Amino acid sequence: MQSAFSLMRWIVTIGWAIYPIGYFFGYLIGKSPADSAAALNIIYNLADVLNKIAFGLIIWKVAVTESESSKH
Ligand SMILES: *C/C=C(C)/C=C/C=C(C)/C=C/C1=C(C)CCCC1(C)C
Repeated sequence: MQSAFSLMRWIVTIGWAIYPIGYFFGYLIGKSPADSAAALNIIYNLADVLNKIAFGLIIWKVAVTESESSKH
């Protein structure tokens, strides 16, 4: 359990760090404001997918671990 929670903390920390980093890079990558907005959209969508899948997986893992340990 402890490791699942520390893993979750890491996923949240790294997953969320993508947003400000992506924000910064979006402006570096884009040659025009429209380009930056497009780059930011892609980065945010990727970060969203990563965060949601990683979070869903870890919750699923905790649920499975919990139900397994309470079986016997
Ligand atoms: C599933 C969606 C999640 C976890 C969204 C998290 C969003 C953020 C942590 C957004 C952070 C931002 C900054 C830290 C600065 C630049 C603007 C934002 C809103 C992208």
